[in-house]
Amino acid sequence: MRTTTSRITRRAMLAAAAALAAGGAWAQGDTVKIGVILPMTGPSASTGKQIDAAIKLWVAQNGNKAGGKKVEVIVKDDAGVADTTRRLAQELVVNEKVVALAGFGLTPLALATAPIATQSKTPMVIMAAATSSITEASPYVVRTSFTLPQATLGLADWAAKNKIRKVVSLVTDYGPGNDAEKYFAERFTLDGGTVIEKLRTPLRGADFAPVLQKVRDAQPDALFVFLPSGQGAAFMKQFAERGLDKSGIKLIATGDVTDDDQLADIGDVALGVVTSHHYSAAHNSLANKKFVEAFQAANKFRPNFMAVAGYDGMRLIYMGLANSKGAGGDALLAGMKGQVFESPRGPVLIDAQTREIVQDIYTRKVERVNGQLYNVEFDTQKAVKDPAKVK
Ligand code: VNL
Repeated sequence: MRTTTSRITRRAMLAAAAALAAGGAWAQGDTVKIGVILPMTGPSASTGKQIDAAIKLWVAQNGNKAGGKKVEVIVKDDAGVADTTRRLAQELVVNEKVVALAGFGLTPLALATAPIATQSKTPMVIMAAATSSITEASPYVVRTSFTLPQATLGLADWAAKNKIRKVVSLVTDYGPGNDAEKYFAERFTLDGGTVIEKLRTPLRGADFAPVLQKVRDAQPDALFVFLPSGQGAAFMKQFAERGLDKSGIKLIATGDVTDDDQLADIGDVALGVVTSHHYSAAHNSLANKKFVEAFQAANKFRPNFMAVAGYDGMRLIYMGLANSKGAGGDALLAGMKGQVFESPRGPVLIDAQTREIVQDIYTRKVERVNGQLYNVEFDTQKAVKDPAKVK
């Protein structure tokens, strides 16, 4: 009967959360709390590490006051388990009376929590998860990361323009992988190419041997890959071990695979790999140079796209609180919508209609710069909206 009990508890918690929102529990006192839930342990721990470091950098640089209130950040570890994320979110809303929820390392964790945001009218800032549908799961969801459709279309165009005719796609078998597979194939087909085989690997379990054998047998011009942040190094190692880097099959991917967090581990096999994404630590702007320098001075590692979304997510919450004069709920949500600012990634806008980030998407190639590997941007698509929401 454990399930029944936990269901009743969950319903009671949601009712308590709704009651709290109606009373504006966050409005009492001169402190507002931000509840951040991240995978600090488990297979996606690198995402938690990056976002946590970026949040700390934001607070160190901008202080702990916003909208006339003292800001307190509470970070909780969900180890990448959706039931844990949802429980932690309930506790943060009901017990800590947080003004905003933030983090969310993987799509299932964000989707499990969205009903709590809706019930309690708590803005929920997605700093990592990237399945397009997440912003539709609750009117209180706002995203500072990206969507896979957004990151994928430009790469399909690049492939078609660069004599690639036959592609095999390989994605992780869940939300963002489905989006990447679908949007790549649709666009590449419009461009005159063919996706001859669509392969998938499970989210848990990094044995790529079976799918890599299929890629070799299919002999495409290129292999298009999406894997979530943290799996790129294991994949690239096996790609090289099986000699695929010397097989004439070109590797193209979303930037999640040649992640700045793992590029040094991946090593020279990454050289020449073309990807598309919204952030590279090598992005050439003053704002990014300052961000990367400060981040590296505070940490022993390079910021990746997760760090930037965490940093921008904090900026968005601070801007929202300034606009709402420290209030939460609908006033804070309204204060976040339509914000325009310069991120280390480039200019961004939070679309007031979709609550989705609009941003430049870059085509990049892995090159050695001053002895280190970087995703060097060579082409830009300006102000890309999530294509899944463009009617
Ligand atoms: C997701 C998408 C996660 C892209 C990722 O890394 C990523 C997700 C942890 O939506 O689950 O790179």
